[in-house]
Amino acid sequence: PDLFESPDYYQLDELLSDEHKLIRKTTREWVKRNISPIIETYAQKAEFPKQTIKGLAEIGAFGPYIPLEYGGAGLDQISYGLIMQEIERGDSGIRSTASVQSSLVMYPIWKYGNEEQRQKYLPKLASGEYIGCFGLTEPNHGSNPSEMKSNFNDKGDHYLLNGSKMWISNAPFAQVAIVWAKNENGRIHGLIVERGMKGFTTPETSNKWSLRASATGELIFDNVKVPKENLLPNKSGLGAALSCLDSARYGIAWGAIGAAMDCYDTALRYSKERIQFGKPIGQFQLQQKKLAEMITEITKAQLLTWRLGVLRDNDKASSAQISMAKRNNVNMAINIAREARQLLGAMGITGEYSIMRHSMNLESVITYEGTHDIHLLITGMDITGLNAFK
Ligand code: TGC
Ligand code: FAD
Repeated sequence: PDLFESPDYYQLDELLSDEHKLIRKTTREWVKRNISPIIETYAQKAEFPKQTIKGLAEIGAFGPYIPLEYGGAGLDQISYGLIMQEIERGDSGIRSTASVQSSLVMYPIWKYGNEEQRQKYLPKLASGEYIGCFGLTEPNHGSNPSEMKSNFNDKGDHYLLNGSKMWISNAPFAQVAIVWAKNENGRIHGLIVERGMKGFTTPETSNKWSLRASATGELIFDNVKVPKENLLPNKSGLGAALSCLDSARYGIAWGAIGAAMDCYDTALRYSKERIQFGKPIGQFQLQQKKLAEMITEITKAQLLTWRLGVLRDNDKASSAQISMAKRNNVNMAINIAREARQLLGAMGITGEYSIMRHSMNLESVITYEGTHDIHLLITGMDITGLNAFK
């Protein structure tokens, strides 16, 4: 099945510009040609398809909204969202690589770096010459990164970095890592750590059943000498790291729609082809209920993200609004994947179809960038004014 349909039940295309539609079409065609034919093999062998890096850069997936002067694509937030949607229609792991590169590596360098750092790193990240990763989570501090133990000390002409990070996307092959660590005063800062610095290693995490086509690893810092010019100077504190997450979470809210659409398309097509009891299974009310609920949820998610994109383009979106969209849309996608899998019967568990892979991938997506529970508590805090984390 190599066709992609784009369900547009509420004529939402009328809300998009011609440029948006062109960007979506270009990305969709690229995914169809370059991801769909290979992704099952790479997921099965648990390997990131590195040959896709150049193409991802060419379609503007690395830094869609980073200004052109730094090699980014200079696009708006809806375009960024549509690119993430189409990539995740292919695979959440490939979208992860694009999310990390754009929102967790290029964004902090652009926003919190100095001009020298921007010039040095952004064009290479935009072109895919460098791949980056983002180290916030530690073995003992996931949902609660403010308690992190990674630390650096001022040694006069350099900083000495110690500690470790875990579950880091792209870590095994990234050239640069944005690492969040505490200074002597316990203040969190972002540091640009480069592969090759003595004492810095990135062991790969194996045995994942989810996001298998994305490379995940640890970042280990054993007395790593980091040049002072590698500290991001323009913002510190946990808020600096969390604001990068806002941008990535927004992209994930769109991406999850892509995964859900692919599951829905596949299930809809199968429901018309598969005959049981002398009729297509799509003629049974139980299967229609599944399909009708899928398209309803996809449509609601599309409206949520479109509106959020408009708010972001006008600098009006709050972090809590982003949390709501990430939580709702990933949950929507994981439920659709599960229903679609059942609609395909036994065929649904095979790699002949993309559904089981999406389903397993989404188990990571619902956990990373703030778990389903954490985002609910962010909404809870926003509406009650009462903080469940303190
Ligand atoms: P709290 O005291 O609430 O906040 C500390 C400071 O940060 C500010 N802030 C934010 N700023 C920008 N954007 C946000 N979303 C922000 N949320 C909070 C806040 O205003 C405060 O500023 P200031 O100036 O007063 O200091 O922090 P807390 O320690 O109580 O934690 C709050 C909580 C639980 C919401 C936060 O820690 C959290 O979001 N935890 C989840 C951790 C998480 O999402 N980790 C993700 C790791 S990266 C990843 O998963 C990448 S996967 C990539 C891929 O493959 O796609
Ligand atoms: P925990 O924080 O230990 O949570 C365990 C459970 O407890 C969850 O269900 C959680 O919702 C619940 N819980 C925690 N606190 C509360 C509370 N206050 N109230 C109620 N329930 C609570 N991190 C990075 O920094 N960079 C990356 O590139 C990155 N990539 C990742 C890739 C993959 C494939 C995966 C799976 C994770 C990745 N992560 C990355 C880590 C991810 O962000 C964390 O896994 C996530 O933040 C949750 O942390 P944890 O796994 O330690 O779970």
